[in-house]
Amino acid sequence: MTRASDFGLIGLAVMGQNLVLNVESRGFQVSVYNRTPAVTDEFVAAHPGKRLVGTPTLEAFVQSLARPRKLMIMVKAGAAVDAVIEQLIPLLEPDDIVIDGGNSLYTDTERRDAWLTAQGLRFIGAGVSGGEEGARKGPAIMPGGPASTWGLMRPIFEAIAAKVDGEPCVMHIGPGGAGHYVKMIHNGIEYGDMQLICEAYAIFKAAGLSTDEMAAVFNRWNEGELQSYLIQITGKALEQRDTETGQPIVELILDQAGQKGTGQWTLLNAAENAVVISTINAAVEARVLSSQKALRVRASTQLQGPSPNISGVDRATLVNQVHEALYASKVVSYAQGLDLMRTMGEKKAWGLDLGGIAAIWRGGCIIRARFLNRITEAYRADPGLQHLMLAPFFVEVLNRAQQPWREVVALAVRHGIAVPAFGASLGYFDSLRSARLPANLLQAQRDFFGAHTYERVDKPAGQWFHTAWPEVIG
Ligand code: NBP
Repeated sequence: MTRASDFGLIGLAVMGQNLVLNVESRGFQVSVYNRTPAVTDEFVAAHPGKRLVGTPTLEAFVQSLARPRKLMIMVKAGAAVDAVIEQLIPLLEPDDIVIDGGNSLYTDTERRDAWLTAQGLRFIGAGVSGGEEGARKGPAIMPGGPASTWGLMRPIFEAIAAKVDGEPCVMHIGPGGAGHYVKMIHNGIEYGDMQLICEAYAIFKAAGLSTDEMAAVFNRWNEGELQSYLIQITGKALEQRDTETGQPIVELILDQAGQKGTGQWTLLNAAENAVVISTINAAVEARVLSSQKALRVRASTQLQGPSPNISGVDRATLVNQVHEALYASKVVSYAQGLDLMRTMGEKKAWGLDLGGIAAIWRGGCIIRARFLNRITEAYRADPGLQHLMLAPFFVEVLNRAQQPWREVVALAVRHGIAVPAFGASLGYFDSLRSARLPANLLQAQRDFFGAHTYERVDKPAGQWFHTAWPEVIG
């Protein structure tokens, strides 16, 4: 009879298998269960000599765990999580800890938290980022739930998380759905980063750079202030040749992007909270438009524009300008995501530590990047920081970059190269730095058709006026 396991995991697909191997490699004994038992058998058989306990039923799985039980559900987000919880509840005992490690919608997590708490059980909704490799070698983990439960889970979470400068990329994010919420914003930011890189690629392509030349640029950028996992894999992806044709594989891949929903959830949440996340918005919409390939092909034969050919430009200058445009747009994108997190954190009284969150994103996860250190520093220097773009370091970056950033957007617009995320970021930058926007005219229009009234610049705030506008006929 083997001893009781320290940890259990349900759902042996790609994330679950790799997380189990990670937990086991830190010295823990892990019980595993999968709905389709053959998957469990194959997984355990494929890893002889490891402290793994394969269990054929949920009952056997639960019985194999040391109390209070610590078990993670890593199944497809949505109804499958509820189905597993329903089966688990009659088998568990008070104070057992159920962790949902999938990409669940934070409102589902809040509902499950209330549901399990009412049963005398403990629940943690933990965002796990880093894909397959992160799960195996060390992901960034964003757990939400009661602080007392976090205390019990901390040793395992800290052991399996990625480490940066010796610090584990995990922290208690906040109560209830806070962990999954922060993971959702992480994914929204990831969408923004990816689209911005794709727009840089589109400009380089229009300038006639080969994929190898582009790869060299991204590889070089990865040595500097843009150093990040996504820049790194972009360089590698551009270098990759198709084994069949010998051509760059990127040029053979269909230009139709997929998405699983976390980006759209971020947009909905931003709209609900009246927070502008225009860069992330542009990135999500770019994926949507990319997926409408047939419509685009048809439109390309009917809607006119200049040829996206900028091969006459000075390449070295262009590369430097695109670097600045990418960096500045990225700062805007993160600033928008952090603004949304700050707003929701205050509304829900989650007590989010934005600097700490940026710090745990430095390792393991898809958006890991050198510049996250600067975000952490900005919030450490000023915990009440209202907006990242007003932190002294980022003010300097944006002011340095704004002119080349404009050159890039103008060049793209003049030549019909679609740069929705660069453009949205620059538009946000210019709006934010405008002490006076044309919203005065907007207020006039509102008062004109709906008597909505307006305040005046020459009268105290809070005094509302209405004009007797002329009648418009027809
Ligand atoms: P999937 O999201 O593809 O889910 C497959 C797993 O869910 C299998 O183990 C399957 O069991 C199980 N499952 C399903 Br489907 N319905 C079930 C049900 N009603 N009852 C019990 N089990 C059920 O796996 P994944 O890609 O490893 O992702 C797991 C979670 O992690 C998801 O929430 C995902 O969004 C998140 N995530 C994924 C990544 C990534 O890179 N893949 C990164 C970060 C987070 P079966 O074998 O019996 O069909």
